[in-house]
Parts: sequence; C-alpha cells; structure tokens
Amino acid sequence: MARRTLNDPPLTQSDPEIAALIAAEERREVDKLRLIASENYVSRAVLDATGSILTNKYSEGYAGKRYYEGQQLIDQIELLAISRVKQLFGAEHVNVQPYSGSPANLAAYLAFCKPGDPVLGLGLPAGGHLTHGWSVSITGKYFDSHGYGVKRDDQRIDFDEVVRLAREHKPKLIWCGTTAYPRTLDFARFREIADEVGAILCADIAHISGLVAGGAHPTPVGIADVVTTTTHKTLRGPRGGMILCKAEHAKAIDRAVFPGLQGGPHNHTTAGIAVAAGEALRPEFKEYAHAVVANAKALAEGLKSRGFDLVTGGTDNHLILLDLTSKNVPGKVAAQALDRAGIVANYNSVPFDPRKPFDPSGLRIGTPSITTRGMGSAEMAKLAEWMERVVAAPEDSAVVEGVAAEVKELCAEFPPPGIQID
Ligand code: DSN
Repeated sequence: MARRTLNDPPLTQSDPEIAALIAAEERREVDKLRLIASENYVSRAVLDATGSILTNKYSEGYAGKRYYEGQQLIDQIELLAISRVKQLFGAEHVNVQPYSGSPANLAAYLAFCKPGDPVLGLGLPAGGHLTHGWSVSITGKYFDSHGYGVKRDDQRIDFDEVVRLAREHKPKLIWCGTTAYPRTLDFARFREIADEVGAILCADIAHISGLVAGGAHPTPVGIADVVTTTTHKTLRGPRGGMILCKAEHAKAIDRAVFPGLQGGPHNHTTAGIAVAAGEALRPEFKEYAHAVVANAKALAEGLKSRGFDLVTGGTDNHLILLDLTSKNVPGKVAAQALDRAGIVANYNSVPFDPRKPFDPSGLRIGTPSITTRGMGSAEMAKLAEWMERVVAAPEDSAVVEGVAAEVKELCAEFPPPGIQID
C-alpha cells in the first residue's frame, strides 16, 4: 500500500496571518531595548525544547506514578529537569509542574492553609505580588490576608510592621518576595519572624531566581520552608513555574500542584526548564547574573546623575524603580513616550503613591534582557542619556524619533539569542 501523503505545511503557509505577527514581534524584540524587569530572551535551545512535540503528550501524575501510559520518555525529561534544578539551587525537593508563578503560589496556599486562614505578604503598592494576598486576587478573597509595607524614610521593607502584624494575626503563611523592590531580601530576618509565630515561610523569588542561581543574590533555599518561582525571568527559561521545598513538605506541595490545582503538566515547558537549568549550571550563567546587577547599578548611577529619583536611592538587584514626580511626568506618559523611542518599560506605582495604579508616578525598568544581549556599562550610560532626553520631552516627536533611531542602531550591534533575522 502506498504511504499516505500528509498535508502539513509550515506556519508561514498554513497561517500566514499569525506567522507575520510572530515575525513582526521578532523584529520588535530585536530592534527595541526591552527593559521590562520580568522579561528576557531565551536561547535557541530553550525555544526548540519548548516548541517541541512534547506538547502532544498527557502525563498527569509524577514520574513512575502516572495516570496515562506512554511515559517512558516524559518521565526521563521531568526527572532530568528536577535533578538539574535541585543541583542549581541545592534544594531538597523540586516540583517543576506549576504552569506559572501564580499557580505555584496558589499551591503553597493549598498545601498549608484553609480558606479564611490568616496570611501575611508585602502589599502590592509596596512592590509585592497580587498572589501575596492582595484584595483583588483570589488570595485576598479566600484568605484573611494582611499586607506589610515599606518605610516612608528609606522605602525598604518595614520589619517592625512585619513583626507587629505577625504577632497580631498569627499568619499560617508569611510571604517574602517582590515584583518591584530594588533591594536584597533578608530571608533570615523573615525566618526569625515566621519561627516566632509558627508560620510557614514562603519565598517567592520569581524576579530574582536567576540572580540566586548565579550567586548574585542570597538564597532563601534552606531558610524558607518553600520557595516558588517563575522560570522565565532572570532564570532565562520558558514561561513556567516551579516550587522548591524542604523534604518534609514534599508530599503536601506535590499533592497541592497535582491533583489539587492542575491536571497534566506542560511537558514541552518541563523540557524547556530542563534545558534552561542546564544552561544556568554553566559558569557563564554566574557571569550573566552578576552582569545583570552590575548593569542595573551602572544604569541607576547614570539616571541619578541626570536628576532622576530612584525608590530606595538605588538598586541591589536587576531592577530600578523611578519616581518621576520631580520630573513632572506621570509614569504612563513616560512609559508610552519611551516605547515610541524603542525603550520598553512599564509604568508602576511607587510606595505611598498619591496617583492611581492605572496612572501612577513611577516607572519600573530592569536589565535582564539587555544583559542577555551582551550590553555593558557603556550602553547603560547611553541608555540613561536617552531616557533623560525622552522624559524631558515626551510629546516632542523629533526627540522621540531621534532617540528611536539611535536605539535601533545600538540594538543592531547586540543581536539577542533565539532570533535569527537577516
Ligand atoms: N507580571 C510580573 C511582573 O512583571 O513582575 C509579575 O507577575
């Protein structure tokens, strides 16, 4: 019998509309300076694994205990991902199945809390995450959540308030972790507080996991009971999540992820995590992590010297939070003008912001993506100058277009990984 001919055209032929949009996004990611602190570029290898046929396979359960047959290879992939992540972070137990950071955090709640239980986390306006108990999130609706903040004088975490709220509410779970906080987190201090009130300590290191893996930020592993993270920020993996925990919590965490919250893991993502963890185990990744911080510090100094106000006065990590009040430009106006100039960031509330979250005073920028492209201190100096020019004249199209042309020229010298454009 003749073999059946399969009609299986590539995307460009099968769906030219989507293919064209992806190609245009590739162009955008090449031509712009991407300063969104939670974004990065993955390698071609991570892209290959993530875009693979592993998306075809169902594998509810864990290696050796699945609810579907045909897991001979999937089990090996998941076990490889787990062993590499364990080695990378020195963790006792790792679950690589959470679909992203928010589901990973929900799994921590499910593992240790009942609805209505008190929990404590950094408030969103002070740089926390929605899932740390903020009112509009399910975590603020289903739990008795309390938010600590930062101090007015130095905008650093207010540990007196953490202690006071912990003693008052006796939380089941305390979150330490941030999305818009430019300083090192003192995990040991949080541990002391959690111990005093008998709480589980959960560190959400989504933003800094690549810095932790590369030794450019202290690790919470071995200090916190549970560590959650996304895999696609400074860690430079595919979009996904994972949970690291002490062996004593392994069962509770695994049960919470599956069957508590999720069905089948995304095996293509698991393979991408394995590849990214393999990359992060190489010595170059340590250099990368330290370069991310060095670039953030250089950019912070450049901006300060041009009269920008920085929340906390600087940075210890990959991000900078600018308070544009003294520049008389709202964060959103600045973000939109910078985007037109090829400098992509997000507007952001600053601590004690008198403006609304959808029209706040601040701008959040980060150096993970531009460091992946190989940029260094000379480029940070240029970037500070361009930002000053655009923020000084956000409505002046000559200024904005002039900067955009210079940005594009610089970007051409620093091709990002994973994207091939002629
Ligand atoms: N949205 C992510 C960030 O940009 O920080 C956090 O979930």
